[in-house]
Parts: sequence; structure tokens; C-alpha cells
Amino acid sequence: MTGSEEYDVVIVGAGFSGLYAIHRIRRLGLSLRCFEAGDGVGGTWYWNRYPGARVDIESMQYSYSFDEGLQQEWKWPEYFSPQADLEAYANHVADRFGLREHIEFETRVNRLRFDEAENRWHIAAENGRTATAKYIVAACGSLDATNVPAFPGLDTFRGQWFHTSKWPKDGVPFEGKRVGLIGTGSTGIQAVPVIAKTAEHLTVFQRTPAYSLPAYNRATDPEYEQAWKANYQDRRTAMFGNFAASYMENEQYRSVFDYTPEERLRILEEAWAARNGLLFMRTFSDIGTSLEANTVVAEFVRDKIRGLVKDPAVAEMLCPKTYPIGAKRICMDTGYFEAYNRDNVKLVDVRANPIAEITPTGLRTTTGEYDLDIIVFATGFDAVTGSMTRMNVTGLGGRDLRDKWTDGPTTYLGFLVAGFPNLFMIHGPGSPGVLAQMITAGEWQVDFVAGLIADMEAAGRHRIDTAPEWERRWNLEVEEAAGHTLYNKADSWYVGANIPGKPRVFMIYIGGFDRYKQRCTEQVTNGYEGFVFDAPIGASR
Ligand code: NA7
Repeated sequence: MTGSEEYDVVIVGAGFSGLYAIHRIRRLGLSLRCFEAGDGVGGTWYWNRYPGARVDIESMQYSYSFDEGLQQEWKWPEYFSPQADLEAYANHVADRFGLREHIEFETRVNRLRFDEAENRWHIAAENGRTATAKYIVAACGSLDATNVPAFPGLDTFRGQWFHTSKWPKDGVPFEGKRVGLIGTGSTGIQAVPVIAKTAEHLTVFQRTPAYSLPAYNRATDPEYEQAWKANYQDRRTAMFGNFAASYMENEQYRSVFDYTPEERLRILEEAWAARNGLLFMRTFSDIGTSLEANTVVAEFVRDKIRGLVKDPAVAEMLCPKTYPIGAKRICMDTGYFEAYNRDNVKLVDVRANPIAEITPTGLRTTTGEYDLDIIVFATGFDAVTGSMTRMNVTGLGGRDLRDKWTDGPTTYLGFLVAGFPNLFMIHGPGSPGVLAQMITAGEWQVDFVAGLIADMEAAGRHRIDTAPEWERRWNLEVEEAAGHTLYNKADSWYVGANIPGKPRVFMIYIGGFDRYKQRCTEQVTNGYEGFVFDAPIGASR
């Protein structure tokens, strides 16, 4: 199809939120089309097929809630699904609900222009496809825009190189190869132990060590599955009502300082043995807010690393010491630290001695040269905003979104950007995004947006926007929520610090998914406070 068809709604991205958006918005009786860059569904779980890729939230809850038959019938083989199982699930959902017919694959949107006379978006894609739509639902992912650092000489490299999020479908054979891996965030930490098993040699180039906890992944226990399936409705209700859109059974202890050092140690040992990463971070109530409490827990984890890595000098290099635990996304691993006990794995500190260039035969740091056949970039993403700004979005007066966001993203409720009418972001900056369980939070956001679109259509309106004053107010709420936490104390992608030149702003609403829902809902019920329409619209909900 190459014509410039007109739709009511264009959805960008067929990841988990985009798929649900097709299902949900289709029910409004509007015409819609979804454009997807990949040649299959699944979004993040389509692209990130690097060795070891696995979700860090239990699959029984990291899944859709919108259909009881689906959640009862689907079987998750493992607690924490590998990429292939998540992709298979996305494909099943696309087929089961007849979503595929609405999707055009291999259609990467690279231009979104709002025509203010028509109140319509003009969409163009890299493959030449064009279309127009009244509304855009941008479900294009928080972690989609890859970050390949601009090391000089990459184009001269005679071996192969890959970014982990654009991994070849057929895999990469490492047998007999000297592999270099740059980056030790969640991705690098998952990939290292798997690559180490088959590569002749693996050199890991680490700029900042990460806190990582054992994943304890295992085959799904039938009793555990049954407990979920017998109680899905109640558990989903609990998830929709809590701060992380997650189900958490574990007890949370009070402040670290309410316990003696012996009690603390016992609690932490129990948590280390039984709670995977994200739950471990909830062991005590003040790990995320008090630096003193955080230091106790961080030191406990450093001691665990020292116990896992045989060479004390390597262990010390692997101990994170420059930021609080949890201030960057906590990692979960299966044998990461143990991989450094292998003879074929070497750790190189590129904080002290940065990478100077990629050479035809490998990589050169300021102090050493490394011959490599394959370089793996586990260097992360231009997170949260990158997938939006890379689409070349222009709104009222031809203003470019990049220009609008020069000092950091501004949004109203994480959905709307003033001057960019009829454009709704899912998991946009200023929403709970990656700090809530993204499938559940995405379902809620899609429902909310579908409600706004339905209200617009019922009232015969042409334009929904917000005003800079309301963005300013919402940004203050976002900043204020982050101000109570330790998140600002790390140079993470949460604050854009991983991308040179990106303004340092905490981009995620951390006041809780429950509070976020409440704030969005009350703004609508308060007569659509903060929303600007082409003509007044009554508070119908
Ligand atoms: P992350 O968490 O952004 O990690 C990227 C890693 O790459 C991190 O260790 C970076 O070091 C490193 N990096 C980035 N640029 C460079 C340069 N120029 N030189 C050396 N090292 C570099 O991305 P992931 O893909 O691991 O994880 C993203 C999310 O996916 C994760 O948080 C989960 O939510 C799932 P740095 O720490 O910046 O010093």
C-alpha cells in the first residue's frame, strides 16, 4: 500500500501497548492503522533478542489483563520469560484478537506533521508510506532509540559489530571468536554469562559497575501458576491500585534503623536468598529515600559480589561505589559475577582508561589495545524521549518537538505536549513509564486515551491540546516526586545522563502509578482541567 490513506487514528508501534491500543480503540468504531518498524509484533521484545534477554518481572503478572480467557489459557514456561517466549505471546495475542490485519510492518515512521488548518496529522515513513490521521497514539517505546556511542573509527572495524537491541534473528555464533562487549547495564549483565560460554575470549569494557541481584529464574511451578489463575481478577485489581502496577506479596520491613545490625543482616540474607531484584529493593521502607539506609543495603550487596568473584581486584572493580543502590535500574542476573571466574573472561575499566577509538582490528583504550572479532554494544538507549524526537515531529507553527524539549521534556500528565494537538503518548515522559509494570500501566493509559478520544468524538471536537502552564505544573509534580528519592544521585538514563548533551531532567513520574491514575482521572472529572479543546467539552465521565 503506498497511497496517502486517511484514518481516524494512527498508532505508532506494535509493541505491547500498541497491540492493546489496536484492540481497544478499534472498539470505538474508528478507522485505524498501526505502523511498525519491525517485521513482527512485540516492540521491545521483538528487537531485544540478544543472548540472555529476559524480563525482570514475573510473567504471570507481566502480561495482559484485558481478557480473562487469555490469562487463563496462556502458559508461561518460566517465572521470568526469555525474549522468545514474550515474542511468542505477542504473536499469539495479535492472532487471537485479529490485530495483525491493522498493522503495516517494516514501516518506520520518520515524520509526523500537524496540519493546523485541517487539524490532522500527516504521517510519513522511511519506506515512502504516507497517511493522515486525526489522532496519533505514539506507542513507540521507552527503550527503542539505540545509543551507539560515537567512538572514532567504528567504520574502519573489519570484524562484526552489533547493538544488543538490533540483534540478528539468526543469532551470532561466538565459537572461536574474540568478543568485546561494551556496557554493563541490565543488558550487558544478562549477555555476559551467555556469551562467555561459547566465545573463545570475552573482554568486558566497563565504565560503571552495576548492582545486580540473583534472578532465581526457574520453570513455572504448577502450584504457583494455579494460585495466580485462581486469583487473577483479585490480583489484577490489586496491581491496578498500587504504586508500581505490580503484585507484591512480600512483607516490607520498616526503616533499616529500626533493626539491630544482626537483625538487618538476617533480613537481608533472607531477602537475597528469596527475593529477586525489584522485590529486594522493597525489603526496607527507606532504601529509596535515605542515603544512610541505602548505604547499609549497598554494602551488603558489595559484600555478596566480593564473595562471588574469586580475584579480589576484579571483585573490587565490579563493586558499584559511586551511586546509591536502586538509583539506576537494579539488574537481575544469572551467573554474571561468576562469569568473571572463567579463564576466558577479562574485565577492563574504561572509566579510568576510556575507549579512545575502534581500530580495524579491535579497540584501543587510552592504555591498551584489544584484538577483537566481534564488538557487542550493550550501550543502552536514548531513553524515554528518543523514540519520539527521532520521528521528526512538528506541531503548531511548525515547531519541532526537539526544539520544544531542548531543556528537557515537558508534558501534561505524561500524555500530551502543548502545541502538539491530538497526539497521545503511551509511557511518555512524565508518566510512570519504566518505573511501573509496563504492560499493566500501558493498558490503563491506553484505556484513558481511548476515553479521551471517545469524549472528543461524542462532543464533535476537532482538537485536544494542553497549555504550557499546565505542562509547567505537571513537571513540578514530576520533579517534586523525584525530589523525595535518591534517583537524582546517579548518572542514569532516567535523567538522560547517558546521552552526551541531553539535558539532565528526571523524566519519569515516580509518585506512584496509583497516584498517577488518580491525578489523570481527577483532571478529567474536574471539567477536563488542563485540557484545551477547539470548543468547550462537558465533563461526561
Ligand atoms: P543501560 O542501562 O543504559 O546500560 C548501558 C551501559 O553502557 C552502561 O554500563 C553504560 O555505562 C555503558 N556505556 C554507555 N555509553 C558508553 C561509552 N561511551 N563508553 C563506555 N560505556 C558506555 O542500557 P541497558 O540496555 O543495559 O538497559 C536498559 C534498560 O533495559 C534497563 O535499565 C532495563 O530497564 C531494561 P554508564 O553506566 O553510563 O557509565
